[in-house]
Amino acid sequence: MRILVTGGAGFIGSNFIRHILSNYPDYHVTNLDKLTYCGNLQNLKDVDGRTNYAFVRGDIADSGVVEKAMAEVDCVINFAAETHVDRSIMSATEFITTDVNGTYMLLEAAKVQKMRRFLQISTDEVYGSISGAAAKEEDRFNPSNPYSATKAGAELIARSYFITHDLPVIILRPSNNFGPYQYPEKFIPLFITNALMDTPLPLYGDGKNVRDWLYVEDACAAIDLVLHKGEPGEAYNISGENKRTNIDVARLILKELGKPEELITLVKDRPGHDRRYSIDGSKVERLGFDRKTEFGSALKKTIEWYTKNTAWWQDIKSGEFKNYYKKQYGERHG
Ligand code: NAD
Ligand code: TDX
Repeated sequence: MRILVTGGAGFIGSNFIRHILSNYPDYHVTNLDKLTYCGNLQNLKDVDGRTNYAFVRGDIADSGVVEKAMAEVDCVINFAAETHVDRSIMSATEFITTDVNGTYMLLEAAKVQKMRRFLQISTDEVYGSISGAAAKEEDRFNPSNPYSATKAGAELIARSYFITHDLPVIILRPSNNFGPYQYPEKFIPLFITNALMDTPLPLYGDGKNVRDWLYVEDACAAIDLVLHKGEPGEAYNISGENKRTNIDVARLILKELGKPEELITLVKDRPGHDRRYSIDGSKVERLGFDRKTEFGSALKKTIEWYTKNTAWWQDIKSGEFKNYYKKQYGERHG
């Protein structure tokens, strides 16, 4: 199988490429990535040079680049996106360009090819905040921030290409991922790296918002399963079955690192902050998905990874991230 992975230099994409190359040595993976602020080829240095892996630097919103990259593949997995909610609140421009228009460009190029599968990686955020029962795949969308709204738009366009053009589109909606190579602007790696630096952990609001944490290796196994066994036209939630309040996760991180709870600092809340995500993951389980990791041990492995790979995140934290952090958190404190 020849697979085009977009956004493969990011967090989940790089873990997924490693997963595919180690489980399917006869597959070929082309990684199309623009290398934005969070795309990092260091995430894939162990697979670079393999004959069944190729990297192309390019933008999914550029039709010429996309048509060329797609010419010889039979499956597409679209991970490429602007992904950070806080950045989408500062400015949504790039989210509309990449998440919506970029997805459209990929679909247009795929339409004229004989594709076996087009996987659109969406998110549990499309359902918005869920106070009661877990959201099922057929439930209505209710996105609350510019990021989740663009992800909802992208998947609706993707679905329309299945209905109208017979493109074998499958939608995946994973819950919050965590694990190695996650950019330290996101909650878990931000809190681990700040704790390692003995700097405050900025907890939004009352810290009681709930997220459903999914270890990235389990997410990759689920995506692999859907790639091979998923039904075109269908959507699949991927849940970690692991709902926690943010303050509980912050305390676990500090406990594991032997750091004081006083590092937790309540700061001004995120505007439009979704209170709770909750998805019903039984559909992908019926397809055969079986989580391998328990939250405590996966969090421990993740903390160990960040503790060992200080150069990776220190490099990031001393670059573009520095200005972002000042802008984002400067006014939140006090
Ligand atoms: P990430 O931010 O770590 O990586 C995104 C990657 O996309 C980067 O390598 C970046 O360079 C690339 N990219 C951005 N714009 C591009 C463009 N125009 N053209 C080509 N490449 C571009 O993201 P992630 O956390 O790995 O998320 C991957 C996908 O999974 C996204 O679609 C995201 O919406 C979805 N998702 C993520 C989570 C999560 O918890 N991380 C949960 C659910 C869904
Ligand atoms: O500094 C922080 N303090 C804080 O309290 C940050 C960055 C986050 N938080 C809270 C906000 C959320 O309740 O932690 C929770 C998780 O925040 P993020 O890591 O920003 O993730 P979230 O907003 O839940 O979105 C994530 O999950 C769904 C990903 O970033 C998305 O790409 C994915 O689609």
